[in-house]
Amino acid sequence: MTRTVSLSPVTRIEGHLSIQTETEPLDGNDGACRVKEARCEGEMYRGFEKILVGRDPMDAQQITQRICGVCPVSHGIASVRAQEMAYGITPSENGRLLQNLIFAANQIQSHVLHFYHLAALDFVDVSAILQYSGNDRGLIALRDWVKASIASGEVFPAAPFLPQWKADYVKDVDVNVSLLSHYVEALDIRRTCHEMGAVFGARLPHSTALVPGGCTQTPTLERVLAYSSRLKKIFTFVRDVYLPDLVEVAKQFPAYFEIGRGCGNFLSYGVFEMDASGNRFIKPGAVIDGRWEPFEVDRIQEEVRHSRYSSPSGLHPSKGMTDASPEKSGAYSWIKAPRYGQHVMEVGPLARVMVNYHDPSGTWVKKEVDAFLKTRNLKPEQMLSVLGRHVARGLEAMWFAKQAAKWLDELHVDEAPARDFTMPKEGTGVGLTEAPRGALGHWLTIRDYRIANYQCVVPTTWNCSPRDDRGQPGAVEQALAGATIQDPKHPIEIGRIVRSFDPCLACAVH
Ligand code: NFE
Ligand code: MG
Repeated sequence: MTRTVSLSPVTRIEGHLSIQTETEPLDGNDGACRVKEARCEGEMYRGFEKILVGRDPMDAQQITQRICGVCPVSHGIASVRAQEMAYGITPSENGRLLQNLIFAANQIQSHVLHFYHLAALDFVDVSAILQYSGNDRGLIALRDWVKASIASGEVFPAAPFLPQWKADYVKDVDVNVSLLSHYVEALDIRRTCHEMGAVFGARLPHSTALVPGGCTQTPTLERVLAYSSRLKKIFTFVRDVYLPDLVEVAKQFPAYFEIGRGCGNFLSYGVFEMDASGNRFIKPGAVIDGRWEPFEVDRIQEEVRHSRYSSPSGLHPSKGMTDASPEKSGAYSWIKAPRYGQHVMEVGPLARVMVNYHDPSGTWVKKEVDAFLKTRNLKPEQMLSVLGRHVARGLEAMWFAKQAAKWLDELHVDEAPARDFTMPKEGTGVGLTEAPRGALGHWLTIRDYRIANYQCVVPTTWNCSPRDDRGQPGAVEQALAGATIQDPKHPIEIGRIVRSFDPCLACAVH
């Protein structure tokens, strides 16, 4: 007998996601079950691609940043790249470095957000704070607030910490309390990331300084110092707090190096231009059935058989269409199903790591990952898991912070931050980059100085896609299949697997 187990809505993500699973009971284990198949349902339509049509192309980097408050710089960069191609320019040297510096700040902010404020409560026992007897003022305040909130009889006291599911959380009170104290510290680190990005980005979220050809903020010595002092604090936190916490959680939950494997195919567009020729710090590529391949943009298409759109299925995004059809029969999601040469692909930090790990030209990423795996006595294939995704994200945060210091050194102080350009009457462009959550593309067509078509294919569109035209489940749907759920009323395992992808439904349905 099958039983439906749902997690709906999925909390501690961005946007509106519902997970429905069909499960079968496990013999001799009361109540426990195994997921036979899963459905990822994106429950909202936003319409940014429609909003953009008819507008000035220069507005696109501002409008598309509003797709998301977590990863706005990614959309700004993708948009600026698409416009640069259409205008026939590349960023100036300073422009490229300033864009990278703003972008790095936003990437690190997002990774810290994900580990502490979105995913950690799947592992940490928040109720341990009630036993806190130390002198830390922040923790005393947190403990007293949780106590008072419970005593007040509110419907959801101490949200988002409580209520919590019954689950196999970390048992040690001191470990729980330490993780909770870092949860609070991480809020301050995220503010510092935003301040750091705003030094050159003018404001964050939603930078006003990103423009085709560079940035509007001249890198004065004062601004360089304002960035570097914040970067030191952030780097120290990532190295001395975030990575050790990640290792601690991994130590307590080793089974999650085997759980949530997923489709096993990985896609990266590459990110952070290192020079004018477009070489990237994290390289592009694909890994399909364990084999590395060079990335080819023409192999992307978006299928909509199970998505709530009446526009044709299988279009390349340069010709993409987004016609909403709420009542479409057989459709169960507002997310389209992007595919690469018809393959289901995982995108995100783990995908970037895997693509660069397998790149035959040899990258520094392999050395870094192997060194980490060796200290933990792990095999490379164990990266294809819930904890592997967390590890990839944490390692990236450190790499990005280290590399940002180098870009800062390369800046030409007081020199122009952008290149001039003239907008053509007609043009097309594509901007490919990597958002914190994975491969992000914007496709732009300009006619008569106006946007004639604008299509975004976004990381969570890849990861949380529904079944495609051939019935292949999406990456998260595949990662859930086969998972064991100990208590169907408290399906923490679903939460842990889904959140390891760091879904942003706001982005996915744009
Ligand atoms: Ni709204 Fe985003 C990232 C983009 S995810 S967070 O990272 O693009 O689909
Ligand atoms: Mg789209």
